[in-house]
This record gives sequence, C-alpha cells and structure tokens, in this order.
Amino acid sequence: MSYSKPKFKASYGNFINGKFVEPLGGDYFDNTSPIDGSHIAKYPRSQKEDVEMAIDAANAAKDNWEKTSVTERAALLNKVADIIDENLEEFATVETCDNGKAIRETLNADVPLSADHWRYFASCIRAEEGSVAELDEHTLSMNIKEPLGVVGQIIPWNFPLLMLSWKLPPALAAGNCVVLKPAEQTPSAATLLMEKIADVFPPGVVNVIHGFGPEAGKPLASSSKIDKVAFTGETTTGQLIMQYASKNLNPVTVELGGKSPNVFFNSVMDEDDAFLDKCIEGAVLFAFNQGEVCTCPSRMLVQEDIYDKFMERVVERTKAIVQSNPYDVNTQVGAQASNDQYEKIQSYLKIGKEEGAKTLCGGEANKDGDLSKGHYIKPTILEGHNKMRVFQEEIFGPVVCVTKFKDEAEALEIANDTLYGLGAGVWTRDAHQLYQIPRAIKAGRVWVNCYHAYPAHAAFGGYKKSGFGRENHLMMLSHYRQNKNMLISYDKNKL
Ligand code: TXE
Repeated sequence: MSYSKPKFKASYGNFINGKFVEPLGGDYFDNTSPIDGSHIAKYPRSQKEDVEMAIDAANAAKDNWEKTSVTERAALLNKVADIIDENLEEFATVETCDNGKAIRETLNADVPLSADHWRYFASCIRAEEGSVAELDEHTLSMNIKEPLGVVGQIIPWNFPLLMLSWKLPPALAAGNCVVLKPAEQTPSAATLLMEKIADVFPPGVVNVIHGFGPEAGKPLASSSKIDKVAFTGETTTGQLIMQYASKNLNPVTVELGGKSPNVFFNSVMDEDDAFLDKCIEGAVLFAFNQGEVCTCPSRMLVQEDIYDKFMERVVERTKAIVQSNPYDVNTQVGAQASNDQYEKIQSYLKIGKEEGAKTLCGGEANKDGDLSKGHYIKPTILEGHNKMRVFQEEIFGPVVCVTKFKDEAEALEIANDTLYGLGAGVWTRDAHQLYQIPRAIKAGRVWVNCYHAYPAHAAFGGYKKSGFGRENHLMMLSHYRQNKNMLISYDKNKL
C-alpha cells in the first residue's frame, strides 16, 4: 500500500492569539519536500515584530490560563490527543512529505506517540498532590507549584510533530502560555495541528511563529517578556540560546546532539536463540528515521571474539533494509530531511574515507530511479577506531561507525570517550553487565537489550554536551514551574 503527497494551501500564516495571521513584513519562504524536491507551500519568514506580537498575545492570556482548573486544562490536552488520533493518516502524510521519513514510522510512531504525550501530561496533573509540613504545632509550610508565565520553545526538524508534543503539553499542563517556533525545514505539522486545534485553547495560550533561527528564534529566546526557553537542536545553537536567555536570567532547558554508543557483548552470540535476532535488529537501528535522531546509535562497539560473525549478520541485515518511496508502507528508510543534511552526511562519508575508515556497506547517496530526485543516503557502516572524526562528530545520518573492544573496561573507555552523553545501548545476557555497564556509561538514557523506545513516562535528557533538563516523565513539569512556599502561623499571640 502506498500513500501520496497530501494537498496544501499556497501559503500559511503564523498562529497568534487564536488566529492565522500574515507576517507583518509580508515575507514568506518556500518549503520543499526532500522526497522529490517538489514545492509544498509558503510559510512566514517572521521577524522580531511577529515574534513580539505572539509574545504579547501569550502574556495577555497567561493570567486566565493560570487560573484554569487542572481538570479543565487536562480535558483540553486530552482533546488535542483525540484530534491527533482522529487525523492519524493526515498528520502522517504531512510529516512524511515535509521531513522525508518513511510513512510506516509516522503512522506507527511519530503520530501515535505525539497523541500519547498530550494524554500523559493531562493525566499527570490530575494525579498530582502538593506538600505540606507541620513545622511546629502552630506553623505550616506549604509548597505550591506556580507556572512560570510565558515559555518560548524552539524545536528541530527531525521529529516535527513529536518534538512539538514533547514540548507543548508539559508547559501547558503546568499552566504556562507558549510561543513555539518550529524548524524552518519542517513547518507543516505544527501548522496542521494549529488548524485542527484552533478553537481548543483560549486565544493566546498557544502561538506558533515560523521562520529562521537568527530572525525568529533569536528574538524569541532573547525576549525579556518571556520567562523560560526550551530548546532542542544542535549543541552550538544551544550555547547561543543560553547566551540570549542569560541576559534576562531566564531558565533554559536544552536537548542537544549525541554520538551514542551501542555496545554488544559476546554473550549475545548464541545462534540457537531468538535473542540474537533481536540484537541484530538493535544494531541496525542506526538507520531508524534516516539516522536523524539525537540518540542515533551511531557508534557500534562489538566484543572482539564475536566481531567477525556478528558483523557478517549485521552487514547482511543492513543491506536488506528497504530504502524506497517514503509514502510506501514497506519502505524502512526514506529521505534525509534537507539538502543541507544530505550534503553534510556525504561530506562525512568523504572524511571517513580520508581517515582510513573501511566502508562495510553503503557509503554513498542512493540515486536509484525516482530516488535521484530527492535526498537519499544508503544505510552505511564504517569500520574504524574511536579517535576518528566520524566516531566523534554528530553526522546525523544513516551512518554507523563500528569498532571492537576486548573487555568491559575497554568497552566503557570507548563508550565514554565522547563529548556527548545523551543515549547509549547495552546488549548482553550477563546479569552483572546489564546493570553495571549502563550505570557506568555517562549518558542520560541507556537502553538495555532494547533501543529507540521513547515512552512518555520515561525521563529523557542529556549529560555532558548533550544538554540538561529532562523531557517526558512528570519530572519535566518542574522545568515549567516555580515553587511558592507559604509559611503560615496559626499562633494567635506569638510572632
Ligand atoms: O540545527 P539548529 P540545524 C544537529 C544535527 C544537525 C545539526 C544542524 O547534527 O546536523 O544539528 O541542524 C533554530 N537562535 N541537530 O542547523 O540550527 C532553528 O531555526 C534561535 C540535533 O537544523 O540547532 C530550528 O528551529 N534559534 C538535534 C532549531 O533552532 C535558532 C536536532 C534547530 O536548529 C538559532 C536537530 C538561533 N541563533 C539538529 N539558530 C537533536 N538534538 O535532536 C537556529 N535556530
């Protein structure tokens, strides 16, 4: 079965104060599909004045939104989840068209997971209780959570609807109003969602402005009229965001790049058991979502005594990955999200060759038939060592760099020899290893005998240069709230 390119209007506006509005300067940018280079639509090339308009709308809405009862806020979040579920195929085709990822992913992962994040935070706030302590017989200390006010959120292009759904629900659930800027490469899903939910929230509670980083993202993150910035993207951009926000002493959470190790111990190599097949699937997950995932298992570490046999299976499985028309439900790997990414990945393939990495499969663009019109890279395995640039720098493509290790100590040394600390994978049948190795890896999420699962109720976030703050899980609500302590005396006489 195959889907086709969805229909779009000629142009779209920013969503501000409950309405779609044209950019004040009248400028738009063209959005194209990485699947075949075809035109999608025009989106606002917003400037500072558009951003300010959105921030003003959010500020005007914040007092009433803060006073909305938890029950009502939760009901509205649930309504959004229902709308996403009811329009699954439309969201999935728009996302595939805009980003290039295979429709089987958008249908089965991106869109359903997005709905679940809205539902999860709706549930969390219903279940929450505060804390009260009796300091002495006349005195109570009461902790009350209050929203921050207006939050600026800037998201990337690799999971447009899902990143929006990681960011908006906790901020709204906590009682904040939001101005969100999607990535310029993928503005469509956020726009479609605003069309569908235009009447769900009171005007000004959710605002979406489109445009480029320095023109629209910078004024948002630098504004003195917001109270927090949440960002997902490149590490160097995250550093800029922190500089902008620091002028206003605004809190920041940043989820940044990664170079995640995926470690395979020799105990996985038992041919008589289905677990080995699971491990091979886990190894080829570097190609999931075209490798455009911050936790892409982009470094594979395999114990030396199983290396040859294991890699033979991994290469064979990688060569069988179906890369084809992203609208076809059988396609496993689609197009890279943009020409910039396409070129960046190819430049790293060249760097890898120059550094002496050996290409075990792939290693080039895929120009088969119609794929020549879009941005396709063959799933690639490079063999080398951890000091190479291709092992150290984020390629953000369907490229895995594989190396051997002798024992646990060397596995850990290689795994932790990176600037990043976002994700990692450990595969083993050994009970000692499956606890001790993840505990010793310096990363915020370590999958053990699994990979690339992102449930709403498991905390996610980085160590080291992968950022700080957590996404998902109810602990995220604390990033969007401040604590009011009320110290109450019931003593009639004593001060
Ligand atoms: O990221 P940017 P890019 C990594 C990945 C990728 C590289 C570059 O390695 O190849 O980053 O991607 C907005 N002020 N990741 O250039 O620039 C921008 O408009 C305010 C990893 O797309 O960080 C977009 O909305 N905002 C990552 C968002 O930041 C600015 C996901 C992300 O863009 C800005 C994406 C500025 N000065 C890329 N400059 C992950 N962690 O998943 C840009 N933006």
